[in-house]
Order: sequence, then C-alpha cells, then structure tokens
Amino acid sequence: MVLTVYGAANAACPQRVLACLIEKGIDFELIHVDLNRGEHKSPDFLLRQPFGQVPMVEDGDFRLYESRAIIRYYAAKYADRGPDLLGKTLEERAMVDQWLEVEAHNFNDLCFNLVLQLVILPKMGQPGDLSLAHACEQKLEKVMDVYEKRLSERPYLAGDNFTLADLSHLPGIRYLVEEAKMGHLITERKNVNAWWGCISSRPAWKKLMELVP
Ligand SMILES: N[C@@H](CCC(=O)N[C@@H](CS)C(=O)NCC(=O)O)C(=O)O
Repeated sequence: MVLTVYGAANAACPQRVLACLIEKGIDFELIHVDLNRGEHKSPDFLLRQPFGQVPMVEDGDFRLYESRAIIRYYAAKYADRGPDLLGKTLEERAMVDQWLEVEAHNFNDLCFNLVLQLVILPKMGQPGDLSLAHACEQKLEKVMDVYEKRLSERPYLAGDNFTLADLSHLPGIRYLVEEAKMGHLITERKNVNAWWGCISSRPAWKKLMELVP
C-alpha cells in the first residue's frame, strides 16, 4: 500500500516531509489539502489531524502527524535505504536531535513569524506587522550567528554528514530567501551561505521544488 501524505506541496511543513521521502527514495501519493479554501479545518480532515494542520501521513493503518515526528519515523524505518539521515552512533544521533530541536525552537518560530508578517498576511490582503517582523529579524540575526560559528567548525549542523537536522531547515530558509527577501540573513554569513548552497543543491530538494506549483 502506497504511503499517503496529506498536505500542500507549497507549504513549509509538508515540504519537510516530502524532502525526506524523496531523499530516502520512498514512494508516496500526495493528497492536496487546499489551505486557502480551509480544507484543513473540515470535519473530515480534523478526523485525521485534530489540530487542523498539515502534513499528516497514512501508511496502511498507521497515521502520524507533526512533520518532525514523521521525518524521524521514516528516516528510522528506512534506515537501510538512501542516505543515513539519523547518525550512526548514539552521540551522532544525539547531535542530530539537538539541531532538530534548535530548528524547531530557536529558528522556526522567528522564521515563521517573519514569513507570516512579510508574505502570508499581505497575500491575504492584510497588513503585516512590520515592527514585529523587524524584532524577529533582529533575533534571527543572533540565532544565525550561532549557526555561523557551528558551521565554521563542521560542514553540516550535526557533524560531517547531511542529516535530518539540515533537511529540516530547507523549507524555512527557502521561504526566508525567496519570498520574504531576507536572504541577507544567509548570504552575509560565509559558512551559513556555503551550507545553504550545498543543502539546497541536493537532487531531492531540487526534485521537490519542481513539484511546487
Ligand atoms: N508542528 C506542525 C506544524 C504544522 C503547521 O503549522 N502546518 C501549517 C502549514 S506549514 C498549517 O497547516 N497551517 C494552517 C493552520 O495552522 O491553520 C508540524 O511541524 O507538522
């Protein structure tokens, strides 16, 4: 039975899952959930994801939501297929977990708020809060300074190899660079810029970008 992903190919959280599945060479069917039409809040969808958010996956009888839980699950389930995205030793795995947590708690909230104020609200015809966006930008500068230091020591966040820790940043940074016009947060940092160039050139990410309408 083919794995079914409910989501929208242009939304950041589903992209995290799709990038992981493509990296691992796992077949999937994407069922489009139209966020603009509010399909994620429909009674049918709420039975699958009670918080009314995408992505969620159905794999036979098994259902899972939360994009980072999903990528951890598939990276472990198909550990023997495609690139190792989890790390091999206990310490490598702990380092991947550490940077996944940093992405979720130090990076993502600021990134999401910037994109919300500068891109999503204006697209919906509502003015973004520019002072809030500016405050998030200032805070994100400091977060990216930490990334710059880390990436001056190792080529990838968790160490010497591309892992879920790097993959998890792809959708958010693409939104920052290409849609929120916040590319300076990346390009002004030599090592962050080189890392972004490297991870966004991976064939799996490029393939996903071809699927985005
Ligand atoms: N922590 C969740 C967040 C999911 C989430 O915020 N998804 C967005 C799309 S990127 C969404 O469904 N937004 C609509 C809403 O929250 O109403 C995850 O990582 O899966």
